[in-house]
Amino acid sequence: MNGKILFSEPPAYAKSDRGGIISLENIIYGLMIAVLWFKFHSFDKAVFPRHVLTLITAVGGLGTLLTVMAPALLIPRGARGIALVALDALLSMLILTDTLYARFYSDLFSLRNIGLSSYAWEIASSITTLFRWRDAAYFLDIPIFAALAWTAAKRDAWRGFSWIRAAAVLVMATLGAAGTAWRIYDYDMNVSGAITTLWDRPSVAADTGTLVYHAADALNILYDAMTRMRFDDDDSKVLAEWLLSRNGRRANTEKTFGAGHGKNLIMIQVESLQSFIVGLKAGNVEVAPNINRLIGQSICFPVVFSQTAAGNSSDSELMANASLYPTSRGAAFMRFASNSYRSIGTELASMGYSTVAFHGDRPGFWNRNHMYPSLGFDRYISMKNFRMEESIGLGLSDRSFFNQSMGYIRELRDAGKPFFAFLVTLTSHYPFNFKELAEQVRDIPLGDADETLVGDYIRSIAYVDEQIGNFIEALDDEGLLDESVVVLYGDHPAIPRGDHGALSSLLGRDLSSQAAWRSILSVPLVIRLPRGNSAAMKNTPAGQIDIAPSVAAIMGFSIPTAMGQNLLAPGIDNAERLLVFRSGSYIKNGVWIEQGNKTAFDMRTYKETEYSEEMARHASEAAKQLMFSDMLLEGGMSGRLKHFILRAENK
Ligand code: GP9
Ligand code: MN
Repeated sequence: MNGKILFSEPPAYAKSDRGGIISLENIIYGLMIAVLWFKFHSFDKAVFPRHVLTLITAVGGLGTLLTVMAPALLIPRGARGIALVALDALLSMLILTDTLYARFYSDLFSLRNIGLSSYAWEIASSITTLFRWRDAAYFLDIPIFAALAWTAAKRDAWRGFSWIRAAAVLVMATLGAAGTAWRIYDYDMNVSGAITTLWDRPSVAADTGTLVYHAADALNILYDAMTRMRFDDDDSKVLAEWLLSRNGRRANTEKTFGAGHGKNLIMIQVESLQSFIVGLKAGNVEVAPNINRLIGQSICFPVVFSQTAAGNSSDSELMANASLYPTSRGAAFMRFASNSYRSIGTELASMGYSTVAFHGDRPGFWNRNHMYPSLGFDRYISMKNFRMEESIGLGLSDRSFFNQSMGYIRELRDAGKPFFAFLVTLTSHYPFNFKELAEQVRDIPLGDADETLVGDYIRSIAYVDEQIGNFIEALDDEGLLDESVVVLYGDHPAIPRGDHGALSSLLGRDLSSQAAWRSILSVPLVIRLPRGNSAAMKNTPAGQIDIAPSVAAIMGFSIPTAMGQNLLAPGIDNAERLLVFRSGSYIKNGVWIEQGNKTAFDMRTYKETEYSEEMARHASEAAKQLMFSDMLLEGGMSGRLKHFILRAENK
């Protein structure tokens, strides 16, 4: 090879196309970015009425495109045109996938849910009804860019590698990433937790633009993969033995064990229902007479501390169904929907039950459409299936929700198999002042709390109480009440601490101190056995993590991976045990230990007490429990972990 050929001047036609900023290659690249940006922008405008184009959304979207597209400029010349056109096709496919998801689920596609096939197939099988010919417009540019790329190749217009080129690519990708990061950071500042949990994908995309939503989704996945727990067989064995030792302690000799065996299970998670509602009267008017009546016929734990974290309602569902703690980052429902869980649903399904979840929101909210099958539900009846005859707040009104759910429950009964119906209510959601709700609520004399958020809360709980009353009555009329175990609990507290004044005046208790405020952060758990058997008030404090093992015991089985305890088992000392929160804080012997700043509050005297050595020791036990739960989530009950747990279970 001689130097003359290598370093000789390129032919004249090639020289003109390759040279300068306005080269054919740069024109193709710049045009492609502009067209792709326009496609995503048109999608955002069409799907999210509230989406507005601002400098920051434009920079975020362009930034994401630059980050993805710039590295393609370093691909060898021969393949570069093909790579760029392929990237265009891939991103256009992403818009089409989002379009179909939006039509089918009112949701956006998440890279996390690749491989969760049941729902992908649902979309695939209805593709002919979902697809509109105008969707083809997203692909119209591809043949044009293919022709341009081919022309560029013919004219030898793709430039070879140079360090200047590499530096330009680096600058573009960095600027692009900075633009995306700016958008994500700004959004996260305004809606804390929305990006890490992505609880409501369309809502994030409506504000940030779909491109930035996908960037945030991909970054979350990358971050999780990088920080994923690694543990070996020995660690799995330790976990399995620990679980077994706890199962061993549950002697299952209590008279309620198996009391619901073969009966239906109807479990109701009530949005924002807090403990202080139980028995509460405002100006001599009972706020929740129907829940109170149900409690009179039930085993009731009025003080169940809420252990939810960033996953809010969905964390509560995870604990009530599978007795696993919320995940350390983000929401388990989003991150671990592909796991095989051991839960009330999986165990009852294996015993021949029909298992159905009901919730009047969009199916993709909290990723429920992907998580529910993993929790053992055969069907999920959501906004997609209910008639949206009355909407309040986030979705279907509780009134219509219970009415329509009753219709499905009748069908389940008529099918002749026992069933597990899991109902998640929605209307009593923050900020509790939905216009349509105000028109239907009872008049409750609220005194100073009237016209406050607390007043709105009380009225919205009174509304859901009325719906629950009607539902229980309908169950009774259908002869189902005594053929079922009915469980009801609150998902999490919902009144912000800033509103303690109005609540103090309503409850007639000073809630201004930190300890006093903590005392109201609990929810009630109500378990009605057939014919109201064994009804009792159990005042010992418990945690939401205990709901699943307690319900399981009543149905006559145990969940081997449960982190909580069967509250009805004899010999369980609820005061002695650790009640662990995701933050690593815990309650023991009536003292709330705040692990973050090493403070302790006595929940009986509401006084701060000294943080002792012993408390630090218990904190490591609390951390161990959280770690075991994380192992179950992150290990996904797969491979060796599953094997050890099964072996320990069968010992
Ligand atoms: C959304 C509903 C509320 O579907 O369950 O969720 P939250 O905001 O309480 O987590
Ligand atoms: Mn909730």
